Amino acid sequence: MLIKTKSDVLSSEITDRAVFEARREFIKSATVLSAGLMMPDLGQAEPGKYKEVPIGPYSATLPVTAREDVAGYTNYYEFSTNKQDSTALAKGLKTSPWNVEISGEVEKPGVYQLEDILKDNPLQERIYRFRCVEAWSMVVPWIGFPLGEMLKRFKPTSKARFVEFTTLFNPDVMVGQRSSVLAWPYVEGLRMDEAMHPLALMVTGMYGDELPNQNGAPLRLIVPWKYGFKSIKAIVKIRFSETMPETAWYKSAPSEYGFYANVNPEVPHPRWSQSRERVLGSSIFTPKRTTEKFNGYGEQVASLYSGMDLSKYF
Ligand SMILES: Nc1nc2c(c(=O)[nH]1)N[C@H]1C(S)=C(S)[C@@H](COP(=O)(O)O)O[C@H]1N2
Ligand SMILES: [Mo]
Repeated sequence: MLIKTKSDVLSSEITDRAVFEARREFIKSATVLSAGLMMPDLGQAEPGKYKEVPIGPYSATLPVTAREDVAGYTNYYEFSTNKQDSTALAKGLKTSPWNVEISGEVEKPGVYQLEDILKDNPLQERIYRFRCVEAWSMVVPWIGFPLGEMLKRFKPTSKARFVEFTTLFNPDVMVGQRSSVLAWPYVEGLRMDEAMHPLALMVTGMYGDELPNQNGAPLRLIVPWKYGFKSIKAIVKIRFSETMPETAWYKSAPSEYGFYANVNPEVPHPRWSQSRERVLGSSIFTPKRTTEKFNGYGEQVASLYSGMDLSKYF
């Protein structure tokens, strides 16, 4: 597959506030510091745990959203429906040790320690655009590895057509689970070919450091061509199945949140347009950005959906 950098697409959205060269070498470079260039505040203690992680494919020099915006405005209904509150509420979540149960149509089912999973899957940094169904977007340097590389190791059988992910259920800590705002536990899923696509990532960190709890530590999914709700946090179960998983959002509002959830400006949410997005961290005077189909990753992923009516399979 031809991998093109996205810098040409993205040059139009570069703002003087958030422009920053993502390569670690550049960040560390004394010349840059002495040139007095403005750097966004990464808001983290040095040295970050994942500072030396190599840059993976698909990443490019992009205007990255400030870390404090990504970490301070999260969607995590297990803690709160308020996007500012989960930062404090999620602090109590214990993310180590962490086990992931693998089950269903797979030759190597079992309960695996996250530590062992990570050992087999070398981490990379990939800077991806992320867009919520509620119409804000951001560009984040995620630290992780292709989901497919991990899934292959468990040897899914030929019957595995879908993969289902489940979030931890622990209402003692996840206080939002005491209310029935969603069908708990949170469940998401992908078709196997989507899951095997190299853009689908298992994520353990961001901005050169561990994932903050509110952003889904210790293990979350990132599917950059889909709306944010597919990117499930705090994963404790992965199940391979013949049938399409019933996802949490689909269960709560089937007419609003389909299984595919591909970013698509042509298909409005029943209650609002999906054609424009607010760039997280931009001022209220900054015009909204025109949303791109598949969030700008069409060249890589459109072929997964050839022949499908995307207004029906939204
Ligand atoms: N377990 C779980 N995963 C979740 C959610 C959630 O409420 N619970 N919210 C989803 C939604 S709607 C979005 S937009 C993204 C937000 O990711 P962020 O908070 O890291 O920006 O997480 C997704 N993953
Ligand atoms: Mo979302």
